Amino acid sequence: MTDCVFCKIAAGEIPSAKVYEDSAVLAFRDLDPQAPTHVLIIPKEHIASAAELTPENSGVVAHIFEVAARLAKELGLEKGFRVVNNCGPDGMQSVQHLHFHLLGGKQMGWPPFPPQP
Ligand code: DGP
Repeated sequence: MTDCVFCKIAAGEIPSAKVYEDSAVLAFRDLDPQAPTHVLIIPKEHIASAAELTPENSGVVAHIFEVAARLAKELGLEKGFRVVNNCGPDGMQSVQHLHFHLLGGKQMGWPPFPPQP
C-alpha cells in the first residue's frame, strides 16, 4: 500500500532499526519504546489489522510468534516477555498495518488498563 508507513519500512523506503528480516516478516525497534526492549514484528504483506486475518493469510501470524520466540532469546529476554496486538479504534491501533509488539526487559503490569471506578 502506497501510503502505509510500515509498508514503506518493509520496502526500505523509510529507515528503521532492523533486528530481523526474512522473506515474510520484518522486525524493528519501536520509535516510542514502552519497555527496555520494544520491537515491532510485521508481515511484509499489507494486512490492515488482526480483524482482516483469514484462513488464506493467517499463516504469517504463527511465523511471527516463532520470530518473537527467537528474538526473545537473542535479545536476552530470558525472564519473559509480552506480545501485544492492538486492533481497531478500541484496541488503540494507530498504524493500520498488522503488527505485534514484543516487549520485555522489565516486569509488566496486569491488567493492562486502569480499573473502572
Ligand atoms: P499501535 O498503537 O499498536 O498501532 O502501535 C504502533 C507503533 O508503531 C507505536 O508504538 C509507534 C510505532 N511507530 C509508528 N511509526 C513508526 C515509525 O515510522 N518507525 C518506527 N520504528 N516505529 C513507528
